[in-house]
Amino acid sequence: MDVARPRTDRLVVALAAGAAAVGGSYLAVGFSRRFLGVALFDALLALVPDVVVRVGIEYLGALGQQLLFVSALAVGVAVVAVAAMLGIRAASRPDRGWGEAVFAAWLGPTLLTLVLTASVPSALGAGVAAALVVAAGGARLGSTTDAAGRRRVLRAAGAAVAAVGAGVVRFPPSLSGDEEATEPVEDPQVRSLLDRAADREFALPDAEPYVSEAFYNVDIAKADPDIAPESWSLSVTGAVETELDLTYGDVLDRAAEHRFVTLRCVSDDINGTKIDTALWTGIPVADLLEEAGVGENCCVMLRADDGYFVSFPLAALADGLLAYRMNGRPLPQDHGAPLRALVPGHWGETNGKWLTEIEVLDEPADGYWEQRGWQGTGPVETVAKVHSVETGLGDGDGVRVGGHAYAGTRDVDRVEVSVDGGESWETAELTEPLPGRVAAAADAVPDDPGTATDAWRMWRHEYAATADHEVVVRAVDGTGTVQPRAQQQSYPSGATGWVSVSVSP
Ligand SMILES: Nc1nc2c(c(=O)[nH]1)N[C@H]1C(S)=C(S)[C@@H](COP(=O)(O)O)O[C@H]1N2
Ligand SMILES: [Mo]
Repeated sequence: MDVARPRTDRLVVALAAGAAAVGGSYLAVGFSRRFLGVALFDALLALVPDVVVRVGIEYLGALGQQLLFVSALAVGVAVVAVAAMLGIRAASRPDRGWGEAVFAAWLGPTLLTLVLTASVPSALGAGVAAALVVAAGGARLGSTTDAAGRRRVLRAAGAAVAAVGAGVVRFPPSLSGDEEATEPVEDPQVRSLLDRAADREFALPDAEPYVSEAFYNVDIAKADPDIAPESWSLSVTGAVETELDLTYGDVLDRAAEHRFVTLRCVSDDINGTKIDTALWTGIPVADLLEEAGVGENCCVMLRADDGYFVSFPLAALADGLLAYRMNGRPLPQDHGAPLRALVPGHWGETNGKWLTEIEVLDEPADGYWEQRGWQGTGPVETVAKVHSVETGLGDGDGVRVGGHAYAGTRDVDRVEVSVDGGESWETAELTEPLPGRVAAAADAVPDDPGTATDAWRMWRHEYAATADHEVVVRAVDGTGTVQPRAQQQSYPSGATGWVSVSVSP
């Protein structure tokens, strides 16, 4: 007799197979681009209109990305469930065997995952996990009794939980995102430069130190490229006399230098925190461009392993650095390992990570973000931020405000503070600039390495106050230009205006 199993049972087993496939793919490849969830995220991202990407990723920050990722996981579970359902239905026919059902439950998810991720391990992980769930859920579903059916559904769900659990155990997801390096810095030059930075820093609670502890991230992709340096190369192409192709070894063999450089994202709010500074080690782009033989070309396009591309005037790259170390450690994966570009004084988006190609162009072109409406390939706007406010100091009426100021290669001449809402202005204390660039070959850091040419400063201002008041700050750059007063949101070309905060002593 062919007693139809309740539809809900089949649905639960199919959904369990879907969840197991997502878990099995994760178990096989971890959080990478080959993971089914990430591949579907990328596919969904390609379908989402550009305007939504603009707001969702760079403007709304991580939240939009998380929402899309959860949707991608749900889609993954659903599409595999459909494939598994076909197997379960096949198994319910009296002329079909258990083996055929399990095979069908394996084949569908495997092929699906293979097409979506182009990864055999990922596809095998997904397929095997889905097939196991269907096997645990039992074939010949038509011949089940209620109690036995429930047990099978439970077994199927258990198998799915096991697949997901095994993945999580093998690759524990990091909820904080940033894994901070803890090993001590070995390089004596780097040590000395970082020590000098620490000596010059103002201790300001709630503000980043002079050299950032937690460097911000902006990424178009959900999973960062995971590039083995041996399999990576950088090409210099386009309007050049000789095209170049450098292996990682070639890069390491070239003369390197250490430089303090600040990055700021064009989407950074006027008093936001998408601005940070590190000590980078790498090779000057100028040497490479000279070797390739560039002429009076207008522009350059940087291309990266994650599909990112950005184009800007070639002149902006002339004094650039191709960095492979950050604060004395290998460049972290999330900051572009094995190699990233640092473009002096220009918005963060020009600083291509996971760099694979430098193409010299004869015509201007749009980059990834410019295709989505941003205009963030030019020089940074000048900004002074208020990230630290202390009250009740000294005799109780002491107030200290402070933060960072940045004006790209124009440098900061001074920061002016008003503690009466903009009526009157005083000049704040400013840190000594960070040290200038140092050749990595030298044994030690020279006594006077000059000053950094593209780095922020710290400022602070102390005064007495007992009543509520408004603190306003503005930076003046090295050309004498005052930070623009007109308020402008970050989209499309960077926030402007003066930062103003209310202080209640
Ligand atoms: N390949 C690649 N490079 C990239 C990006 C990216 O998504 N992919 N984001 C850009 C943007 S918008 C910024 S602000 C900086 C951020 O660098 P960080 O993540 O190291 O802070 O990298 C830029 N370079
Ligand atoms: Mo950015």
